Amino acid sequence: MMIRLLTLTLLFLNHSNFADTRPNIVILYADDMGVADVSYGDTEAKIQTPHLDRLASQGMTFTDGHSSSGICTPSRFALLTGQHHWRRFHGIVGAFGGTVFKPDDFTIAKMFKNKGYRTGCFGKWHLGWDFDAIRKRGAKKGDPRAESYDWTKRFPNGPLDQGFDYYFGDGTINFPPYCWIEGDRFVTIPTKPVIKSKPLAGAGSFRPGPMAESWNPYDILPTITQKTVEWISKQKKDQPFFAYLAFNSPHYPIVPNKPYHGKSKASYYGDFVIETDAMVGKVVNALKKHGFAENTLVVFSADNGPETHAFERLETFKQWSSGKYRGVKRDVYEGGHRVPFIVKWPGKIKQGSVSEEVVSQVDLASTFAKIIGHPLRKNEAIDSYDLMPVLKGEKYDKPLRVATVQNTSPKKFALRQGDWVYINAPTGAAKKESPAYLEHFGLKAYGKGHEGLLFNLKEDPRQSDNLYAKYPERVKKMGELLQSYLDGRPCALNKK
Ligand SMILES: [Ca+2]
Repeated sequence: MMIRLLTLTLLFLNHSNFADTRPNIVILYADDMGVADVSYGDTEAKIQTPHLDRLASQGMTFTDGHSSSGICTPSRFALLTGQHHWRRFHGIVGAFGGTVFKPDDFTIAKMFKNKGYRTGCFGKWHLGWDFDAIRKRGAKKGDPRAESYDWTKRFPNGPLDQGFDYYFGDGTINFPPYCWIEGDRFVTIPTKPVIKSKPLAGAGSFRPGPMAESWNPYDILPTITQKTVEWISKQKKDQPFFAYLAFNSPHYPIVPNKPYHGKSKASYYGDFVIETDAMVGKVVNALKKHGFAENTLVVFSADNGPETHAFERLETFKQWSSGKYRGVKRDVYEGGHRVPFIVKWPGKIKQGSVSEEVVSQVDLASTFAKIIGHPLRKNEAIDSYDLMPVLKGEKYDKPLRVATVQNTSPKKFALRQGDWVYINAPTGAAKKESPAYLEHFGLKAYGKGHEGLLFNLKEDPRQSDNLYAKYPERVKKMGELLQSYLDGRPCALNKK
């Protein structure tokens, strides 16, 4: 009897006999893409993105969705940890830079893995690696010469150490080494120094460092997509998976492949967005082909707003990547961090729904934890709100988030609360705003003489009218709330 019971129990525990109903999760993450670069069915849009439009029509579009930062590394860290980057750091990982993670950091990949998911990471990592482990004796730290490293060695402290079973990618497109990495090994060996790359379709350059013999930046986007598609094809119904595909596009260098040239009405940048959209289509089709579409939650977003070449595109092509908003990459103005944000989950999220709720990519951690039944500990994903009530169209206390903090450089923060955004600096711009752009939208550059900025986004989405002097009480209150977060108070306190 005991033996039979034991056998039955073992049979029950053996996952392979049962389809796992937990959803697969796929995050598709663009690099430097404006909130208005998705066409959402607008046939007049200069950049047509039919695959993203379809994703949006099958799921929920957030019109007020944000990355944690206006630049790459910090936003990625926040997305993966459910914790704002500014609690830890502000800048990006440089060429030959180490990991931004501490060994015990919570990441969503670790969470998925602990819950029995297969976890795959593809494309741009940009969260650091342990270059010291492969650096030869006597070579200086950060040495950009190929011969200073042993490329046959294990390359530790990358995606595999943050909860991913598998990685395939190029690290960071414009940073060395320029080669393919699979897991924690180099699959193409960077033997030569980067000199001048082939002329690129759009602008963009590469930082000095080792490059593989046959390296071609045009290959990166199609290759990382193909590897994701292959990995999905190998997944099984009895074990759910989490795939994180971080595109190198439409970040510099702008390298759309020939079939996409001229497909947009907004330069090679627009063409690169269209190629990115086509890659989204390939992944979505792979999910469908292998029978995963119905049980997969897909997120599309970007790590920050458009690069400063958006100013030129506005003048030449009358296409403004930040849409109704002011600002570009690096800014705490809206355009720096308000990004495309689409979530599709068949049967759970109403098709074609639109939410104006302010949400952040840090919220994905808490949301996923809820979906897969991981009780978050007090120190895990401390800035993350569970988006499930919003996604499922249930009632919830509005606004969902008490407030949302935006930041790129160390001392400049924006605090969003309801319709209001407070900026604790004389300007929300990180670089000089183009005079033609200011004129185009009738904006004036803020800066010296302004103690801080306050805007009502509902009345003034373009952030053109500084109300700081008019509402001192509001400024004071918002400033105090911001300070409490900066002093260590979790943004998601009591909201788990
Ligand atoms: Ca970026």
